[in-house]
This record gives sequence, C-alpha cells and structure tokens, in this order.
Amino acid sequence: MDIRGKKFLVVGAGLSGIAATELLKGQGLPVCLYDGDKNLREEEIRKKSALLQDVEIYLGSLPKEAAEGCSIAVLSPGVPTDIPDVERMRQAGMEIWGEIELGFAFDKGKVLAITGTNGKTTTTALLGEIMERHFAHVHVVGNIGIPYTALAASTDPDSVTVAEISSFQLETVHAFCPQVSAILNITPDHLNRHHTMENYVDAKKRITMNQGSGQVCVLNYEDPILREFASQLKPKVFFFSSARRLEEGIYLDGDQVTVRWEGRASVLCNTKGLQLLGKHNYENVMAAAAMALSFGVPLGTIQEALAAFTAVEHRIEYVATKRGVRFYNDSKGTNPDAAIQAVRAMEWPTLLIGGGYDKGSVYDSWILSFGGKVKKLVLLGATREKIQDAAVRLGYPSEDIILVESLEEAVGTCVAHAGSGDAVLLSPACASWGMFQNYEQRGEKFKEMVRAIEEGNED
Ligand code: UMA
Repeated sequence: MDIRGKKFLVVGAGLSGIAATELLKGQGLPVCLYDGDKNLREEEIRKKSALLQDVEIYLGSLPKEAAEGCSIAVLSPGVPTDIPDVERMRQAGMEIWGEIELGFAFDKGKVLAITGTNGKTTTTALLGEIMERHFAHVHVVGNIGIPYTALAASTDPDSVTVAEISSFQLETVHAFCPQVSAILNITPDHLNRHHTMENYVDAKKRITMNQGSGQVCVLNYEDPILREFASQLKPKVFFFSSARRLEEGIYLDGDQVTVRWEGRASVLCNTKGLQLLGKHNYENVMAAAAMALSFGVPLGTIQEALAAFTAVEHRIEYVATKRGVRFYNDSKGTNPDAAIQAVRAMEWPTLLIGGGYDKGSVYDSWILSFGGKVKKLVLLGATREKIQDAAVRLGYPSEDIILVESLEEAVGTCVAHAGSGDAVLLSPACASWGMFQNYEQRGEKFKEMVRAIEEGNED
C-alpha cells in the first residue's frame, strides 16, 4: 500500500505511540496523536520529543473532524480493537493498523519474530545475542520494551530485526511477514482483552499469515494446538521438543540438545553448560537456535552465544539472600503458566507473593503446582480475593493466606514469616497494571525493598 499522502492517527501516547508519531513525523508524513486518557498533559507529551512540537494532540476524546481527516489509525498494543473509539475510526473510513504494521512498512531488512504465551522475552533476547555475533546490523524490538517503530527507519537491506510480538500486537498486523517466525506455546492469557481462547489463539497464529514456502515457522511439537496448526502452514515447519526425539527438528534428549535439520544431525549443547535453568528455558534455547539455524547462522556461533547467555531481568531473577532467606524476583510471571514455572524452580520452602491486575485468568493450575512447597501465600491487588477463594477451594490452608494492601506490606509480611533456608518469591501470576506502570517497575520496586532489608543478627 502506498502511504504517501495519507494522514495517520496514532492512538496511545505511551512508548509505542510516541515512537510511531516520531517515525511518521521524521518521514515527513502528516500525523496526529490521540490518547483516551483525559488526565494526560499535552505539554508533558510534547516534552518527550522535539519531533512532537507541532503535532496535533488530542486527549480524552477525539473530535469528529480530526478523525475524518485521517486515513490510517495506528493503535498502540494496549488499545483494544473493539472499543467505541476504534469503532468510530472504522466508521470514519480509517484503516486500522497496529504499531508493528507501521514498523514493518518502513523496515528495509529481514525480520525474525517470536510470539507465544511464555518465554518470548528470553527467546527474543537470546536470538538477538546470537544474531549480533553473526550480523553487523541487528535490532531487538517489540514487546520486549523497544517499539519497532523506534528503529524501523534505521534499517537497511542487510539489517536483521528480532521482534518479540504479543497477541495484542498481532491483532492489527496485515502485511507483516517475518522471514522466520516462532510460536513457543499457547496457554490461556489476556482473556479479558481477547474474550475467548479461540480469539487469543487466532491472534497468535497471525504471525504466520503472510509467510510463504521460502520462509520458516518454528513450533513447539509438545503443544497440541501448535502441532495441529503445522499442517495448515505454508512456511516450512521447524519443530522443537523437550519430550521426545524428532526425526527432523531440535529436541532435548536427557541433558543433550540435538538438531536434525536438512539431513544433518549435530549436538547443539548440553544443558549443564547453560546458565539458564528449567525445561521451559531449554525450550526457549531450542526455539532461538532453530530460528538462527534456519536463517543461516553457523552452529558454532549459536553455541558460543548459548554458553554466554544469562537469564533476563525479572524472570526467576535471584536478588539477594537476607537473614538466610533467598529472594527471587519473577515479576515477569504475569500469568498462571509463567508463575508455575517459577514455583517449580524453587527448591526451598517458599513464601509466595501473588496477585495483581485481573485479566480474567483461572488460577487453579498455578495453585495445584504449589505441591506443599508454598508455606505462605501473600496476596495483593485486584485478584487477591479471587486467588484466595480458588486456593481455599483447592485445599490450600486458609490460615497460610495473608491479604495485603501493597507490595511493601507483602515484602514486610514475608520477612516477618520467613526463616533461614526459606525463599521469598514474587511471582504474581497477574499483570502489574493498576498498581504499577508495568512488570518492570513492579520488579524494580521489589528489588529495592529486598536490598533495603537489614541483615539482622544471623547465627
Ligand atoms: N490508551 C488509549 N486508549 C485505550 C488504551 C490505552 O488511549 O483504549 C493509551 C493509554 O492511556 C496510554 C497508552 O495508550 O497512554 C499506552 O499504550 P500501551 O498500553 O500500548 O503501552 P506502550 O507504552 O505503548 O507499551 C506497549 C506494550 N504495552 C502493552 O502491550 C500493554 C509493551 O508491552 C511494549 O513493551 C511496548 O509497547 C513496546 O512495544 C508491555 C506488556 O505488558 C511489556 N505487554 C503485554 C505482556 O507482555 O503480557 C502484552
């Protein structure tokens, strides 16, 4: 589509919206910016970039005349596609794009894109490090925290973009077409936004929708939805498995990761040589390696990157040991499935801090994964009663549940109840929204509080 001469309406003045507006303005395209939050201040937004100085900004509501002058709306990921604001944009004849679609429209190089319910950020960060060892010009963007539109204009035909793409972002792609895609796993998440599991799965599958036979899609063989999806795909499928040997693909066999791809069999690595823990991380390693191999990166380069890679921040991140108690920050455990992995990784009696924004998740599988390991369940946020009810219904002792008002109170409560040899784990199974700007801020605050705990008298 020729976008010259079109006027854009960017929706949302967060990270994505500001970057999208800067990109359009920098390209000399007409653009206005709208944010539904009437409490935002125009001058604060303009301060974020010199390129925003003469952009029309609308806050709280969008005047009809402003909407009518625009041809393409570029939604930030957090803007649902079915809200009245967006419906009005459709009625005004606007095409509805997402920020990823806009970034892709300006990308002159190749893209590798990763989605999935869990493991996206680790896989994206790892793939970025692998790519940086082999290619001169690599960008790592997307849901990982750097908007695609912030870097799209600086791509060239030789550049490689590694993009973490959420289901929110996939709802509004149209021409987006990665050279290599990956869907790591699909378990229920964000159901308040997508309404049904079917819609959520459909959003994830859109990462492949424009891929052709010359391209590759990496899929988890052990995920029943994805295994079945493979038969419907045009791109070549590269499976990974943590549970069985595959005739073609990449798999975990005991401690060894083996690759069988295009007629060759090789050992990628031994998991004991990795600085990542847990089966879910070995799956992330296999996915990143499969993506890199199918993009032509030599095995030796991938092996070097794997040996050097350490866990990403906020994901089962060790913070400190205070008074004999180990503290772990898993603020990125924003859904039950991710939080289960963190509980499983704990080898000590654990005081678990959970709860937060209500995404409509069901917490039963998370609670059932406690397996006698969680000695206190400290709950905060909008979901605290919902989690409490589920825990009691599933037989978790009600006297071991403590409801608190803030993260500070949660940490204080854990300190009061923990003994030497215990672990305190922040792994909320919920998003941070409503109490924090994002999971990073929640994790940072937790780490600050932990570091401030006085050592006390240790025997
Ligand atoms: N807004 C509206 N109307 C609405 C909803 C929001 O105007 O109906 C406005 C808000 O008032 C606010 C702005 O939109 O000013 C916020 O936009 P946003 O929520 O899309 O946030 P960004 O700052 O642009 O960050 C987004 C992603 N946020 C979400 O998906 C919610 C970030 O993912 C991502 O890192 C960033 O773009 C860069 O690509 C965060 C996230 O929580 C980490 N992602 C979810 C997850 O990982 O589970 C999907």
